[in-house]
Amino acid sequence: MRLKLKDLPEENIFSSGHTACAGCGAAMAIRNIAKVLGKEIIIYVPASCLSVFNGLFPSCAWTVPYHHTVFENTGAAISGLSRAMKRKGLDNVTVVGIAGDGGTADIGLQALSGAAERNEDVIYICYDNEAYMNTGVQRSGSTPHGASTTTTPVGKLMKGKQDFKKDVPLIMMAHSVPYVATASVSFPLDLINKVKKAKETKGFRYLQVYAPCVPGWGYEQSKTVELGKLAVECGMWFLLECENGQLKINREPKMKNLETYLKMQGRFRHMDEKQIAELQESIERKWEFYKGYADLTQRLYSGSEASV
Ligand SMILES: Cc1ncc(C[n+]2csc(CCOP(=O)(O)OP(=O)(O)O)c2C)c(N)n1
Ligand SMILES: [Mg+2]
Repeated sequence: MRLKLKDLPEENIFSSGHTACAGCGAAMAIRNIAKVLGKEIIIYVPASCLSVFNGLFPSCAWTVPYHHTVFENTGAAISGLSRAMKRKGLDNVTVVGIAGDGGTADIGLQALSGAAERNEDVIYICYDNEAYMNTGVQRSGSTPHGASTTTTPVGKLMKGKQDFKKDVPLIMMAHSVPYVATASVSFPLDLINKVKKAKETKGFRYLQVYAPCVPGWGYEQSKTVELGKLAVECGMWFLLECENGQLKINREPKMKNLETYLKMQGRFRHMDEKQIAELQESIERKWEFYKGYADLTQRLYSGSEASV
């Protein structure tokens, strides 16, 4: 049965008193995610904004067991935690890693890939704020084309990031795991139902959640949700779900208003017509790719229950 927002409990698992910035997309998404996951969980967080704003010892906003070690090892740490729980006979405990995009797309990719390939029984959530925010807005593999960061500045030699966003959800689909999905803080119903599905699935589950960052992206803090809606409308973010190899597109993008989306954010404000056209072309290609991939996998894997 699909969850509605009113089905979520009043009580917060990720409680008030955290120190995220006003308007932080990650904090808003994580609050809802935690309510769906419930209390029988262990949370692992590597170095990231979340590892700071969820509270530094001795205070902590998590009301469930919370574990933190280093930046690169989320996949390995949650694998160990999950196996330890099983060894202790605690099969009802869900182990959940929540990492940033830098910790996922770049330094943590190897550990993530290993855990996925072994089909570890864990949920891995990447909150994607599209740069290394905690250390002062450096570009990550997940930073989109054109975005200005402190390591891809706007100047004579460079006008923001020259490369294109790394497609980690697609990399995870290529691991043939039971569940891969993208979601957004701006589509809470879609988000909570994907978390529910992930919770009810066994094996490796991967979710990547769009999470705007007020200081890193340079926008008005009340616009977080609006920005997320525009991102899906213009094709800068796709809402997708891949179950046992079959890709489904949850919301058809209108593929318009890219410029409105870009102009709302300081990180893109320098972009000229040529750069915007390049970006537009890249997202249109991506959209065509996903449509084709969805059709193909629906045909190839319909009726298959085991992972592909
Ligand atoms: C091995 C290692 N290198 C670098 C760092 C410094 N560091 C801590 S958090 C962070 C940025 C994390 O970026 P991301 O994963 O995108 O999370 P965000 O801060 O954006 O929430 C960096 C570079 C570290 N802790 N360990
Ligand atoms: Mg980040």
